[in-house]
Amino acid sequence: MDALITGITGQDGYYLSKFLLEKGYTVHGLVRRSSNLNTSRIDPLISEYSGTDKLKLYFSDLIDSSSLTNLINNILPDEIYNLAAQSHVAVSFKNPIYSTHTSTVGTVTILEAIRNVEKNIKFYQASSSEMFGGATETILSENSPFDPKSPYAAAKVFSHNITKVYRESYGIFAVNGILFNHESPLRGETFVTRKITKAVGRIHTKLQSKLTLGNLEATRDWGFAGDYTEGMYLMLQNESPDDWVLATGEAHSVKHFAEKAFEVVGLDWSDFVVTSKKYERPNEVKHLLGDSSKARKLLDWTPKVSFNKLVEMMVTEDINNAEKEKMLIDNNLLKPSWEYSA
Ligand code: NDP
Ligand code: GDR
Repeated sequence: MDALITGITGQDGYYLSKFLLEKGYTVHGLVRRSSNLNTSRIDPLISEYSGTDKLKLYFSDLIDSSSLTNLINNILPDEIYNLAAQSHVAVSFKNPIYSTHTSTVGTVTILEAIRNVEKNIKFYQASSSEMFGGATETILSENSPFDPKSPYAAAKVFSHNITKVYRESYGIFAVNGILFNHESPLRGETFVTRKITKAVGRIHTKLQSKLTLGNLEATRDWGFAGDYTEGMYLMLQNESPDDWVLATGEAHSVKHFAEKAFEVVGLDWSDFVVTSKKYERPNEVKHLLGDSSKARKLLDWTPKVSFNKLVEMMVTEDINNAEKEKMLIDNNLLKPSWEYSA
């Protein structure tokens, strides 16, 4: 089996490619060009599979439709996982046009390419719980209405709908995975969970003295990324294409996440966390809590890593990272930076 993954260099790209490679897939990954190498997350896989032809990378970009189409025509994969996006909600308010382009044009391009080839290629679209808007504390399922609150979410709603349109119009095996927040030690450092665990590691190692956050009252349904990427694969193995929610069914506030993360190193979060309007959004998604009973029942999917385990896993990894950073600083190989802006 051949799978093409857009966004292979991101958090989910790592966990999904690792999972598919272990299943014996040949994984083809789309990498966008950047001035610095951006493959650090998948470097361990690149070295593990070097010389095997099982992991192949290609330069392309979701907004370069011709290159994307050529890639699909040449590879003719069995499955395509469309994970690439400018995935930061707050940044999408600052770069709305780029964020919208990336999350919309690429999806239609891929669906058009699939429609025009002879092979029946299965398609996974990375939809998001952000599409629900989270104005009330209700539990959200596949049948809940969308009410996007950011350019990011509005663009994701478009891709969600166009995926459904291609499924219903052309009989393409196209699915939407409506995933609630999922995190890991590989989470981007400007998302709130990783920003907190990185700060805990650095504060514990005396590289940082405080942590500045935005809205502490927002609640999210946080799970482990490795559990969710397995769910993506299961969606494409189901008998028929559909839309699926993946969530833990437990919501915690940002404040509670911080409390738990500082607790891992025996510190009180309130001694270190300060807030700033800088990290608040023009329109906030206040509450997100998901009902994944359909996926649990029909896909036999279940999240394995608990909230406490996830926090502990991320803090432990960030203590290791901080200790490595400290060693470089102590040896004059790196300049100290007391707090990073994210
Ligand atoms: P990341 O931000 O970690 O990864 C995004 C990936 O997209 C990176 O590989 C990035 O490349 C790539 N990318 C960005 N812009 C382009 C572009 N123009 N062309 C090609 N590639 C591009 O996201 P996650 O792994 O966390 O999420 C994966 C997908 O799932 C995203 O679409 C996200 O919106 C969605 N999602 C994520 C959830 C979560 O909680 N993690 C929940 C619900 C949905 P580079 O490495 O060079 O930046
Ligand atoms: P989110 O994730 O917007 O849910 O999108 P993020 O971690 O950025 O924010 C979660 C909540 O925390 C609040 N918050 C802060 N957020 C950030 N980034 N930095 C801060 O300092 C801070 N302080 C408080 C936010 O306001 C928000 O309420 C993620 C992304 O992965 C999307 O791509 C994905 O679709 C959704 O999850 C589901």
